[in-house]
Amino acid sequence: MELQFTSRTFLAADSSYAESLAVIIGCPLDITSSFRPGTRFAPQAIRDVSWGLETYSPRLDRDLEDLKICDVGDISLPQGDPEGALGIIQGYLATLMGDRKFPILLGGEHLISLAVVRELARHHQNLAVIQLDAHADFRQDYLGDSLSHATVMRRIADILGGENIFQLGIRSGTREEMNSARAMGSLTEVKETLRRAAGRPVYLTVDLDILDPGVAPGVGVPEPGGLTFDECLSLISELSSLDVQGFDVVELSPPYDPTQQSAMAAAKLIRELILQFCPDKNHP
Ligand SMILES: [Mn+2]
Repeated sequence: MELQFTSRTFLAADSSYAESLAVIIGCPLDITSSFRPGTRFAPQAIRDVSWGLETYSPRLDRDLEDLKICDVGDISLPQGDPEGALGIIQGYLATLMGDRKFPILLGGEHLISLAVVRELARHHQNLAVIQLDAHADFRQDYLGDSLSHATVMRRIADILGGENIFQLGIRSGTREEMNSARAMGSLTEVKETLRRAAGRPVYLTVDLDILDPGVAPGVGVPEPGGLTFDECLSLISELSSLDVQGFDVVELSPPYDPTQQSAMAAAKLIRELILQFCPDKNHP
């Protein structure tokens, strides 16, 4: 008989690195959580439940089986050294960019996006970053830390300028954060995003807490009043004309997700994002 084994990769992401156009990489960073830690367990939790999904998306009429995707596993990160961990993540990104791969990052806490943007900004002039999130993450510092899940978009603004960041779905922030984000032009709407990001290389960062806690309760900081799953997919559909060059999905906290529904929501979002944005040799 043919021996078959269950896979520990993301759904259908079982191609070799060399032949893949897209690469999934787990970044289990879990250092600065202020409320509910556990994001270090998220990449594998997402992989485990992803096999409960179909590879085919009726919404997009595309199938993961038609793509070449490699899931390389999780990076080993020093928990306790944010700058060191960011440097390691950036090093991996540099390799992926050198090999012309489409990066897909499984968080980990939201701070990982800073490492990605640091590297992508070296490769792409005119980079735009779109953030789907409940929280602005726009603090100058948080509890004395300049590197935090609560400051990540402010640090990205330091690199790119606030006018090159597009924050969508934000429903929580301090007055200072919201005023700063408004003043810098990052707090915006879909229409404006499509107008200003058109034709530019885009990095998309998705904080799972953009979803309503009824849909995805297992996140670091659940914020009441979020999107339904279908509303989130509609929002992502509206971005389909943009030149997305990579994305992350962050902030799942499996210890607060005993039913696995949040991990499942993350996995399905990732499937849809892959099928919407990843390059395909057959459909350039
Ligand atoms: Mn966030």
